[in-house]
This record gives sequence, C-alpha cells and structure tokens, in this order.
Amino acid sequence: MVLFATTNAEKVREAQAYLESAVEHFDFDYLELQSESLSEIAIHGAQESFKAAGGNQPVITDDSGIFIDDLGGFPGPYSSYIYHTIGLSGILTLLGDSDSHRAYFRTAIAYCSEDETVAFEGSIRGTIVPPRGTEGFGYDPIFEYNGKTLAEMNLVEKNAISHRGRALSKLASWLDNDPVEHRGVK
Ligand code: ITT
Repeated sequence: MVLFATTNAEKVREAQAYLESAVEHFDFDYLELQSESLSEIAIHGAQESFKAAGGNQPVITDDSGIFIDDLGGFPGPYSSYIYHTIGLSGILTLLGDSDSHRAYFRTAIAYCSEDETVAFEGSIRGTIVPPRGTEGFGYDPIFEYNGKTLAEMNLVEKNAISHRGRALSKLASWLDNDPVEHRGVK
C-alpha cells in the first residue's frame, strides 16, 4: 500500500485508477518548496509527508503545472495560486482573443520510502481553448488535446494520454523492476 499525500482528492482518484497497488489518500498539506523544478518540489514534499505519516509507509506526492508558451511558461509552478486567484477566465483574459495558444502540462510524482526517494515526470502538449466539458478538475476544461479538452474525457481516457498518466506509468514500471523490496507496496 502506498499513501498519496495531497490535498487534491482528484489526483488520488486518477492514481487509484492507474496503479495496481492500493493507493490511500493521505490528506496532508506539505510545505511547498519555492522552486522552478516540479520534481524538486515533489521530492521535498514526499520526504516531509513520509515523516509526517510516521516513517513506515511509502508515500507519493504529485506536483503539477500548466506552462503556456505565449506567457513564457507561466503559470508553471505557480499554477495552484493562479487557479485560485484569477482562475480559468483570468488566464483566458491574459491570452486575449487570438485562437491557438500552445501549452504543456507537466506532473512530477515523487516516491519516498525508508530506502529511497525518486521522482518521475510526465508531460503532454496541447492548446489552451475556451472551457468545454464537465469531467476532471482544475485546468482540464481549457486544455485541449487531439480535439478534446481533458474535461471532455473520462478518467480512463485522460489517464491514457495525460501528464499524470505518463508519470504514473514510469512509477509503475519502476516499482515492478526496482530491486529493493517495496515493503508491501505491491
Ligand atoms: P497538492 O499540492 O495538495 O497535491 P494541488 O491541487 O494544489 O494539490 P498542484 O499544486 O500540483 O496541486 O496543482 C497546481 C494546479 O494545477 C492546481 O490548481 C490543480 O487543480 C491543477 N492541476 C493539477 N493537475 C491537473 C490536471 O491533471 N488537470 C487539470 N488541472 C490540474
């Protein structure tokens, strides 16, 4: 079993749908490191959460961001703050009327156990569009990939192509192949 330290239950749902091992929500708001690197933020959070959970169960964390080309990669690591302040409509206002804005989503998932701490990143390129769809969460309604926004995909479809799905896939194959016995994760 692995604990997923996050305040975002939607991330946990996606991980539970993806990973074979049992994933349990650890609703913990770790202190976020100020860094440009999602992996560094996730690793730091995983180590803090591992201790907070008692130090005897593996913990994962997920730090994600949306990086918009026309805004020089903004909001990137500040995506949560921007989402809660100006929101999706604020982002669209910043971008103005022109139609196609390239962007990518990136997720870093860190895993911390007594033996090791590792991080895996996944990303997906797409376009920022006016909001469509009711599935998913956060920036999903304004991020289009192959003609559909992430909010127009169900959880399985999103996991198959998403930043988080790609990071989870790397974590899953590492858990399968790493020589260290994962103390009950599998
Ligand atoms: P924790 O830090 O507690 O895990 P959070 O929701 O604050 O939860 P992040 O800082 O990683 O997580 O997320 C940055 C923002 O990006 C936040 O507003 C999320 O809602 C959003 N976000 C993260 N993953 C997303 C996804 O797959 N689709 C859409 N928006 C996402």
